Order: sequence, then C-alpha cells, then structure tokens
Amino acid sequence: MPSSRRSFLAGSAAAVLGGALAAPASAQQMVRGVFANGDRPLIAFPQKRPLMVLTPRPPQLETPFAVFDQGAFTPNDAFFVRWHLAEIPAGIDAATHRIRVSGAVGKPFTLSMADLQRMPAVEIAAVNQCSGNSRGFFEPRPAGGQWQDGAMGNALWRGVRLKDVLDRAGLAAGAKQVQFNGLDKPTLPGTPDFLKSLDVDVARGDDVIVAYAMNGKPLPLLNGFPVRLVVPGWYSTYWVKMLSDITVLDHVDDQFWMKTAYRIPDTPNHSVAPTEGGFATIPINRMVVRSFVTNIADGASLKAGRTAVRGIAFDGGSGIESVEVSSDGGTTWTPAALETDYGKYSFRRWNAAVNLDAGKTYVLACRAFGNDGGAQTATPIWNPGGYMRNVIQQYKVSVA
Ligand SMILES: Nc1nc2c(c(=O)[nH]1)N[C@H]1C(S)=C(S)[C@@H](COP(=O)(O)O)O[C@H]1N2
Ligand SMILES: [Mo]
Repeated sequence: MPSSRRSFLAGSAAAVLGGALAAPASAQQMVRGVFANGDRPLIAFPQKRPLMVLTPRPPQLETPFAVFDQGAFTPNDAFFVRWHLAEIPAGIDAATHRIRVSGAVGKPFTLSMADLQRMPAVEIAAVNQCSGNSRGFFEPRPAGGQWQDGAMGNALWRGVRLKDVLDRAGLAAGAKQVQFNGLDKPTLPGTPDFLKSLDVDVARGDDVIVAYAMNGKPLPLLNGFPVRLVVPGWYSTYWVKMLSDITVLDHVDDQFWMKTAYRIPDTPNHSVAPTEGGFATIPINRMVVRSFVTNIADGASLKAGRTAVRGIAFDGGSGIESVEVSSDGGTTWTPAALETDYGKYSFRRWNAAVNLDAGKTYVLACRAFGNDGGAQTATPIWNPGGYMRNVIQQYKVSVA
C-alpha cells in the first residue's frame, strides 16, 4: 500500500456543478490514490459537496474518508452515491410519485407519498455499505468500481415498515420473494433493468423500511428521492432507490441482478483462490463486521507521547461487542472504549490511546467483534466480485 493512505488533497478548488462535464483535471481538486489508478477528481454533484468521482455517468461518488472522523452519522451532502444504470430522472415530483404493490398479493394497490406519511413511522440508524466497498484493495484486482473505503455511510432513516405495506396488500399463499424496482432505466435495450429481491421472511422483518427521510431531511435525489428501501444489516445492493414497484413473486427471482450479479462463493468467509472455479454461489446478504481508525491515516507522521486513536465499527446487525487496538501490527491488543450506541445497525464510535516513542515506526491496527461472534479476517479474503472485504486494517506511522 502506498504511503499516502487517504485524502491527500492537491491542486486548486474548482467544484463543477452537474459533474458530467468536468473541468480539465489540472483545474480540479484531486484526491491522491492509495492504490494504482486510484487518483480521483473531487466534484460537487447536485445536493452534494465535492466527492471523489469514480464515474460521472452513472454517478459513482465516494465519501472522502476524513468525513468519518467527524461524527457517527454521515451528512447527506457527503453520503456516497452509486447507480448502475445511466437513465436516472433529473428531477422527481414527490406529489405524483407512486409505488405500485402487485404480484402474488390479495389486493394490489398504489401508494402515494401522502399515503406513506399517514402510516405509522419508524426511525432507525443504519449503515449503508456497497458490497464492493474497498474493492480497489483486492489483489489481484477484480472488475468493478475501484472503491477505496468510502462507499459506506451511516444515517438515521425514517419511513414505514415494508411489512405494513405488504400486509395491506395481503401475501398470496405461494409468495416466495418480494422484488423491488426503481425509476432508473438502462440506456441500451440489452441491459437488464436493476431489480433486487428479498425472501418473504427477510422482507417482512421488523427493521426493513420504505424510507422517505434521511438524517431528518428528504433523501437527496442521488440517494433515491423521494423514497427508497432500507434493509438494515444487509449490503446496500438491496436498498433500491427511487422505489416505484414492489412485486411479490411466487418463485425465486431468476433475473440478472439476482441470478448472475451480486453473488458470493458459498465457502468459508466467502473467499476463494483467484484461480479457483466451479464453486457454488449464493446471493450476497448480511454485512460482515468491520472497523476503521478515522483520525490517523496510513503513512502519517505523528508526535511522540500518549496519542489518541479513534474510529468506527459496525456489523450486519448483531451490534458491536468490542473493539481492540494494537500498536505492534496485531501481536498484542488492548480494548478501546465504545461511545454512544445508536442501535445495532449504526456506526459505533470508539476511542483508545497508544504510547508512541520518538524516532520509531509503528503499525497501528484495530479489530472489532460482533455480538454474534463475528470477527475480522487477519488476511484479506478474495472473491471474483470484490465483495465483503473486512480485513483488520493496518496503519503504518512514523513518530518524530
Ligand atoms: N434504483 C436503484 N437503486 C439502487 C442501485 C441502483 O443502481 N438503482 N444501486 C444499489 C447499490 S449497488 C448501492 S451500493 C446503493 C448505493 O446507495 P447510495 O447511492 O444511496 O449510497 O444503492 C442501491 N440501490
Ligand atoms: Mo453497491
């Protein structure tokens, strides 16, 4: 890993609204890459502060890592963005938006935003993390968005229980899965529309919500205005944005985004050797536990003495049981203090302190454990999708 770990800012500030037609690279603020081909322009899309651009169309925007040191919740204008298809409405009238509920149900119906507002509301803090967050660190590199660690964010989501919506329609006896569609469309006729499905028992879980607010405000357009699915604990591929259709299926969804894409090896840690083939796969589902130091970057130069180390941890919904830090690359560990608990799906902030002597180099590390016994891996996993990275993070620092 190169020494300039995150968020090294260079160049002059020139935020470009709209983003698709960016200014020449020389006029842009850049974030220096922490892996090969990782340099990213910082560009402000509508309702967003300047974020790291992987692709402008469809927008794939990464949160600069320093944002995660500023609080347990990720501000809406700093929240990462990921779309698969390029035909995304540039504006939506919430007053005329409808969600169609149909398929294997007793009584199909449509829901307006006003209908949703009249139903009992729930609020839940939950991490939205792309399956491929940190994919750029995989070796060898799989195809797909070359994210650093910023394809994640934590927000307070407000909406109604999907269960309440489904109960209003009444599931037919043979209902197996619930399929979700949004307003985005493919550009070319051969590209499959983006559709995702959950088993009926997952979809009817207490915490799955049809969300119309994020951190107390309407969703930014790029994060799914006016309404999106929130599946706490699960990778965000299921968190369908600009939700327009809820279709109950009497069979297991066999379209591209379930049968072919977003599948993981059905192996220990969902890991395989890069040369391996012929293994069974399953749809990606719950997140694995992760933790990050947020106040010290890899390659940092620090002052000698007692030094604060702080960060975040989260898992797939069991909640964080403990976090430990190391200053010797993971040989010995000491417990960190856990900060405010916003619920089992939220970022959990933690803090610790280490003693650093002048003239030495250290490898700091952190590791988290979930209440379900989940742990981070000591060596990186590998799979062809570049999914579910949760290696114990290391931060090389030198002390003056
Ligand atoms: N309608 C729609 N919803 C979608 C997607 C999409 O392409 N279209 N991408 C999914 C994926 S893979 C991710 S990582 C998250 C990203 O959510 P965000 O853009 O709000 O951060 O949206 C999910 N929901
Ligand atoms: Mo994703």
